Amino acid sequence: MTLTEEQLQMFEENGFLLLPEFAEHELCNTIKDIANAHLKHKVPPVETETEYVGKSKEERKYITDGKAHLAEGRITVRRLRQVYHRDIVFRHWMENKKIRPVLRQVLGEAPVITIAHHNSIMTKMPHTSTETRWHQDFRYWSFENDNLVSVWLALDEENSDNGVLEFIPGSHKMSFDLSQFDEKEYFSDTLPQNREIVAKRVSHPLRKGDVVLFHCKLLHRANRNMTDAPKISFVYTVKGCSNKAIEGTRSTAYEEVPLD
Ligand SMILES: O=C(O)CCC(=O)C(=O)O
Repeated sequence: MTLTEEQLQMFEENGFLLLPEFAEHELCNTIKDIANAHLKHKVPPVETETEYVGKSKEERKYITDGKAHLAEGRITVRRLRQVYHRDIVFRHWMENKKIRPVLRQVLGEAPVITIAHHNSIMTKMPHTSTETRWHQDFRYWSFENDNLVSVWLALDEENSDNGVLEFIPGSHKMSFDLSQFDEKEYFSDTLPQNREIVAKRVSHPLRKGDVVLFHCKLLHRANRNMTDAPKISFVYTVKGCSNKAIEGTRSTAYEEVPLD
């Protein structure tokens, strides 16, 4: 599959692109079944709801594995981490051949999976999950440049009730001042100078099998899950092959997988 000129232009202008009905429902169901088994048994490495929300800027940027495995009692898993190594089904999805030409187009060069970052099953559990505030993923990563794109797969319906992603189109190309972010590097939606930017937010309900590509500097957020069913999604990140992770940082902590 390849993108049309118009789709590529939309990605470049908006910083995200929806690829409807990209993955087979059967594959989504299989991924979800395996994910549910790992979630049920809290198979490490996981990130808990508390860790996800409470992390400081330094922890997000520098700490590779959380301490969830040490937690006693009940924890709410927010993210199953390192899914590439968990199951061949997950690995096959991340290495699928259909998306490679698309990733090459949006990156402008051969794609490489970065195992160190988004390589996760993301959950939004009912009742216990929290809102995800406006942020850019790039701020927590350490690469020479910002040529990184995340691939989000909806394994079921995602909408504003259960916490579908919202984006600010074009924000990946905007320059911001540090003062527009709070101490945890969330883009503050109460500051007067940010309000106009946040007002441009858009979201598109997703169906099972839909994929959304989004640029690592795109501002995005999501509601908490206000329904009674968990929302489970798959996300991984690719970078352009010439974009190197900075030595000695968390971004070099795991191997990379070239997709040429
Ligand atoms: O699932 C969510 O609430 C948002 C996830 C997200 O923003 C991220 O993983 O970068």
